[in-house]
Amino acid sequence: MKKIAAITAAALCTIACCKGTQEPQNTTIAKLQAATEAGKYMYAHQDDLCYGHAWKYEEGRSDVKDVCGDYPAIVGFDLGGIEKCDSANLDGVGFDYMRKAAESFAAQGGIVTFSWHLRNISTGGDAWDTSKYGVVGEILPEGPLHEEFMVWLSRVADFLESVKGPDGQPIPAIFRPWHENVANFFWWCNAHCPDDQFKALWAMTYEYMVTERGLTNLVWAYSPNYGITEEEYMSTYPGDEYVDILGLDAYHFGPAEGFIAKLDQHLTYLERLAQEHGKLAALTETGMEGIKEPAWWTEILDKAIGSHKICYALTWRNAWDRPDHFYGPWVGAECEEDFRAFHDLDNTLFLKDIQ
Ligand code: BMA
Repeated sequence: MKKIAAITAAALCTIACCKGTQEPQNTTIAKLQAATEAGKYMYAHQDDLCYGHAWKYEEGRSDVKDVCGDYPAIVGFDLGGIEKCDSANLDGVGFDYMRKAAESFAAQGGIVTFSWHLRNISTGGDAWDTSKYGVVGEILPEGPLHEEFMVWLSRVADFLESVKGPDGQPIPAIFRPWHENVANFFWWCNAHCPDDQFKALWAMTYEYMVTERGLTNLVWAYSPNYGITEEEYMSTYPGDEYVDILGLDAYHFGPAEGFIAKLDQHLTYLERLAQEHGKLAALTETGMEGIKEPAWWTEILDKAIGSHKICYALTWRNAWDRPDHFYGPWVGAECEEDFRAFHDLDNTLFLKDIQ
């Protein structure tokens, strides 16, 4: 085990003082900060507790645990569908199952994170429906769909409020809305709305959740996609008062050397920006679909992260119903052995290391 010690309140202040050091979110920020200070990063996996490669809904099961004997330190869930009161999210994970999985994981000392692939309220399409320019403007306070959208947002708040710890309070969670926005594939991307409208959307989301609904348990992650310059990264930055984590979503396509070099370039500015703004930095999504490199974990991902100070790296989901759509390890995968070596590295943290 490679335990990290919880960081002192004084050190935490440099990260969290903008929000006041007493808020419940700070227990999570403290763990993430402690990892950063120790030069280590947490391993995170999307949907890890709900399903895996060729299985679904087996309580306590996790592809990661099957392979290395420990759970990830962080697990991700997606709220897409909650806005319309669906009983399951866009990938078929029931919200009741999700709530129980998140509560049980947090009770064991793990950290949870939520993203939101929500539908397009203006067209009725999905998150990827970019057929109409300016939908963000339509849901801002002056827009025609504002009231309708606030009902959608209230359903997210209701869910996050309902995920509780043993003390009856909502558990701390990393909330990562409006992700991969410096691109063109989601309706909220900068190709489909002016930058100031994106910033207003973020501020509106934050004000509603935190000020109006009192959800002070949330740790806010801003996470543009990669393939962008520092200037582009900051062009839609909502502002220090609304963000705790400077994230980056970066997938591996093409030759390994290219990915390693490109990630190094992005993490260099991300790490510096995080220091300058008093924030944490994280690789909020990464992975290689179908992990075609047997030593991807130790020779590519860990090499690409190098000595950059990030607090976690999250690989995307292992779909139970699409055999080639996986980004994490599973028993029988070619990268299985290498994942165990990745788990054993000094600088990677799993659940047992942060409990
Ligand atoms: C994408 C894919 C989709 C999925 C979406 C939301 O990257 O994994 O199959 O629906 O994420 O989880």
